[in-house]
Amino acid sequence: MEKLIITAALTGAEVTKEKQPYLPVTPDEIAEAAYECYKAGASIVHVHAREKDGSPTQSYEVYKEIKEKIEAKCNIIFQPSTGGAVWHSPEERLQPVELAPEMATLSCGTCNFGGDVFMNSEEYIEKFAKRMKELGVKPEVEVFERGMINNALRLVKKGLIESPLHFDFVLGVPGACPGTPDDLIHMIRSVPMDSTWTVAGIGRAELPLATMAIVLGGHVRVGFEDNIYYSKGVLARSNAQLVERVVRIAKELEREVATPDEAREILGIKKK
Ligand code: KMH
Ligand code: ZN
Repeated sequence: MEKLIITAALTGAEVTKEKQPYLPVTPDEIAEAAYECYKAGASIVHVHAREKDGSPTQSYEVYKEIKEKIEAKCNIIFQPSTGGAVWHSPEERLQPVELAPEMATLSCGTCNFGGDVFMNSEEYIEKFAKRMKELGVKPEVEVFERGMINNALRLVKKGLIESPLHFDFVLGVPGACPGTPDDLIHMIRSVPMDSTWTVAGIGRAELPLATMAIVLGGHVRVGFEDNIYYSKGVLARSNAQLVERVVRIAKELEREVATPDEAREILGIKKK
């Protein structure tokens, strides 16, 4: 089985310091959290930027600062969000792609998102994919509902993204696909055989789905964007604490953990 790629989703757009006091929000805090996760065994860091007041931003400058600060500490793969927050415009959301990072997320459909709607029209999915292709950015296809897999496959047919695809099944978002074992199995069976996939279980779905992914040959995403707790009612002390647990489980299950360079090789990313 190929080595396990662990992604640390550090901040997200929705979590606040009030809910999770250890949430990294400034560029320095985000870079330090990325470094701690790298030392713990993460090979990708999924980043959402924040303004000084803590509100989510897709600002090119803030992402640039974060990227440079992370790169000064370690060679973890920098993966900015193009999802942003539900109220960001598509133009705002696309800004971090202009940094030509090694990877970026590409959400492939619209879904309910808590009490909101996460809008991804075909027109804008294609615009995002086209720009990523022009800049040599590997898309991580974000799948919140089963139909989004087919939207991604249509992009392949149109030549806007290239196989083998890398999917992130985001399961357990209120309003979108639940995070049960059956849901994960259905997603895995729905992607082309040559795909790679990771799973981001939301809230209490994080740990069981991560464990399934380790066993089934997938990859794992954990972090405060998806889950702020270590156990029921107990807040995690850091993103790295969540990464460390995945590393321990993988070790028990005899699945080796990938370094960032090994993750690049698995995902077909040329180091920039
Ligand atoms: N914050 C969500 C609305 C991504 O990062 O690409 C979208 C999101 C997906 O988090
Ligand atoms: Zn995100």
